[in-house]
Amino acid sequence: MFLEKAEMNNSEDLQMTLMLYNIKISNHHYDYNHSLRKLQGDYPEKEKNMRKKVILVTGAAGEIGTALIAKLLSQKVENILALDIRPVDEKLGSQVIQVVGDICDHALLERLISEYEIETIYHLAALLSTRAEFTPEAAHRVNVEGTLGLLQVASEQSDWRGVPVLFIFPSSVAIYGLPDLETKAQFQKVREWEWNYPRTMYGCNKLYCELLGMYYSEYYRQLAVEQPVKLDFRSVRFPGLISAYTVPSGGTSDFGPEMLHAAAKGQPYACFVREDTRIPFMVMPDAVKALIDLASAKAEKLSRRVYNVTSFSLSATEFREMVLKAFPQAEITFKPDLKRQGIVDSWPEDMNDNDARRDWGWQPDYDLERSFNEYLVPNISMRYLKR
Ligand code: AKB
Repeated sequence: MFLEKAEMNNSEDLQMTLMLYNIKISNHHYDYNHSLRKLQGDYPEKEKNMRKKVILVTGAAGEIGTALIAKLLSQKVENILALDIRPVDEKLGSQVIQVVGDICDHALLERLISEYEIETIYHLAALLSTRAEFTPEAAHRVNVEGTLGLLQVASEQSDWRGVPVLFIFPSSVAIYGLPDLETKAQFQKVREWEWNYPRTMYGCNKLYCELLGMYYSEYYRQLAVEQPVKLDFRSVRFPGLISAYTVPSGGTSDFGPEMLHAAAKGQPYACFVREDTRIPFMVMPDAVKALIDLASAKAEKLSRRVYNVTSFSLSATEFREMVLKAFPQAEITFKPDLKRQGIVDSWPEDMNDNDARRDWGWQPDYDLERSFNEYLVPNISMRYLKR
């Protein structure tokens, strides 16, 4: 697919190269592609490096995308190709190569790979759990078909370069599904392979994409005569994420960050889950750290492709108490939405992230106290004070 389009996009360049190397062009696509594949090995360095090397970030304007790009830029990482259907934060826009477009647009992806050599993909674009329930088919299109298209691109690129493309994928606590509250109380810290029975379209999408990622890394074209160089898929299952700078939208763990941001703005907040609802959380700097650390880990250290990562577990009441400590005037009440409650009740109280700790040294920088006292409260207060 990629080569057929590459032929259309760059046909003059390719024809010229083929002539230079005295390769006979067949009218049949397969032969032509095959000639091209063979040719790659013979490319002089200059020709090989014609395309600019980039790190592709999809969902670049979203909560995680914005924080990840800011962190990569602070580490002097250059050549970030930022893709989103919306423009990225204006402070970051001038420092990245920005593409506004849909990850499901195959022609766009093909144009990008004709221009850029993608070495790493942080594939963050997704519709979150609540939003996905309102438009399940649209969620499937973005969350699954969008991911499949990128896995195909990354596979072609891996084989083309002879070096695996690193494919980093945020998965979620939403891939777990506990049948009732008794079971939730019994299995408090789930391991990666337990209770993989999601109750939401989003959870199903994430779990299936994890499997697709493993398939493309291990078994893609397993029956072909010549085995391709395959991509390197790695994934972290995040708990609910909380940022001091952005308010999430469309998620079901959003009651935590919404409560906090409303309090900082001096607005009343009615929490959409019961007081006793407990799920795991993590602040955004740790989420970004997890993605970057997993990307940097040596492949031989990794015993799995999908890891739980987490920081602290809080009930909605405890969350409210933490918020009240910082904003004593806050008006926080509970008005459970029974349907969204059902989703959160199926998520575990906590996740066991021992494998991530053992294999690649995962450790959150922010525990509960530090998250509120050193990251969330000071930065959120500053943010709304400035307005
Ligand atoms: C959501 O609520 O959908 C997300 C998630 C838990 O992945 N924040």
